[in-house]
Amino acid sequence: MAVCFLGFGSNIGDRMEYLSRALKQIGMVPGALIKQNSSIYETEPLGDMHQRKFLNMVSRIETGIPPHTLLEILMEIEKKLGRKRLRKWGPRTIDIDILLYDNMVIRDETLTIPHPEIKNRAFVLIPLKEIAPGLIIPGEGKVEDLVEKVANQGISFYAKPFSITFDK
Ligand code: PH2
Ligand code: MG
Ligand code: MG
Repeated sequence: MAVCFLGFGSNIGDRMEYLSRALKQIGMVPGALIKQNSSIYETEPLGDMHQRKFLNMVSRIETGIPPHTLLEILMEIEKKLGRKRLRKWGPRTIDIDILLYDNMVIRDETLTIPHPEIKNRAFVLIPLKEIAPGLIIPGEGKVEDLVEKVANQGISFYAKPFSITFDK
């Protein structure tokens, strides 16, 4: 089984509902087990500032599903939850990113792991640090050190973690 960290973001419609539906969908995938969810944070949009604030969170899952297959499954879930890819870094009902997959380093046309933006994004690093203190990000270093380097990007606590045992 691989340990994998997923990042979630939503800034359209009922953002909590989209996060919770995404988790339920992942919980129903055979061979994927949600082990821990971070708190939910409300975050200023990064990149394209002319959009609503995001809700962001991170989950740790255990899975035997290989990375590229997992990516396809997550993209299907995004589609099912109304994700439309209109513009890069634009608003979305749900974004599910593979942040880390064990200590694997993958760089090909479809997948970059570790996620290339981890070190620049407080909305990923802060929830990651919450559920995985001491985590080493391959090629980048310890999550705590990366959090210190990243600017304050307007991150505030929004809600307690979703239970991982909620009805699937
Ligand atoms: N995702 C982006 C671009 N900008 N900003 C915030 N606050 N949260 C996100 O999830 C986010 C973003 C592209 O993936
Ligand atoms: Mg994405
Ligand atoms: Mg993303």
